[in-house]
Amino acid sequence: MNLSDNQVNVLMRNLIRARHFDEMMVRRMMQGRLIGFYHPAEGHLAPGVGACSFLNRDDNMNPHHRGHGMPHMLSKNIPMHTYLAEHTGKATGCCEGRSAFHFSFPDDKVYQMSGFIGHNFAPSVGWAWAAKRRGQGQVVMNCSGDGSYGQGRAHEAMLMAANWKLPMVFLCENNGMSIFASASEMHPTENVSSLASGFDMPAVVVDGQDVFAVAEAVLEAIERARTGGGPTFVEAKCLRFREHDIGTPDLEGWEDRSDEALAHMREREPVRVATERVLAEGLMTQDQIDALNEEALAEVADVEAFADESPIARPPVAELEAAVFAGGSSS
Ligand SMILES: Cc1ncc(C[n+]2csc(CCOP(=O)(O)OP(=O)(O)O)c2C)c(N)n1
Ligand SMILES: [Mg+2]
Repeated sequence: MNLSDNQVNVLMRNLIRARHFDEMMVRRMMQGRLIGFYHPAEGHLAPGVGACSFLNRDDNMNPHHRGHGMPHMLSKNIPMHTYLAEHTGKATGCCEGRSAFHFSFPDDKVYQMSGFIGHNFAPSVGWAWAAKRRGQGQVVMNCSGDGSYGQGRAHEAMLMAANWKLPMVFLCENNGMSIFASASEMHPTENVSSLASGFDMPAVVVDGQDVFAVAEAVLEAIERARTGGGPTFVEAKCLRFREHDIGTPDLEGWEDRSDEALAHMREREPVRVATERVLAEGLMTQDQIDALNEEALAEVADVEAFADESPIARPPVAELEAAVFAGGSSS
């Protein structure tokens, strides 16, 4: 593979961390120890890790909602202590326990996690425009699912980014599903990235179960963006092993997804795929991988202890009201 030993190590480490964090989030959700909901990322970890492990701190990033952006954020070295504390409504959370899933890490250039599919496109274009004007080589990593490309704003963003040669990467995490709808029901072409050709934007389709394949494609796209070559569309074909969010039935259309199909998918679990590759190519040893697992489990335990021991956020109502920019009602 076209990656240095250090890059392979970083990717393997972040992938293993992401798997243990995802397992922890699922466990806590089932125990009623998370605020809100959780969109599990089991099986669907490699795109976020591959895309975000080599970003600089001052590169903007919009995380995808799967895994609540956790694979992306831990790869961008965002503090997971305050991430989990936020998800548990604690005063030590990144937004002082007021946001749950709608967090923000401004010092790390992650400004939002919205509940609106496609929310990411307009701010990403704005940040990329600002980055181009600043001229300091920043890039914007815009991560979202196949479903988000049904939004009109996705097409406007691609047009502006391509036309103005903005330093941006469109990472499409295509798991072939949008809740219960299959991608074939939503898109007329097999590859969502074929949209990019309409804007004369370079596009590549990669195996989204293989973190190294994602990283190779993304590194090339980042290099193009940093050196004035404009945006790239990277489509990572990936798999979602579990239901859309914990507690929702796991349907495709009106039917349960079949046990056979899920068992078949599990053969391509991303840590398994990566482990097989590094061992076969002599890039790491099993002992090194075991050590990464131990390190990740210890990190998860430490992060959980921090969240559990932190005080519950109890902001006064006046303070909450002062933090609301706009409000509305649909009734
Ligand atoms: C504007 C908008 N429409 C619909 C929804 C409901 N919704 C939440 S997640 C989702 C599917 C998103 O699919 P995709 O972007 O492919 O991501 P995935 O969940 O498959 O990882 C939908 C339709 C929403 N949150 N926002
Ligand atoms: Mg999807």
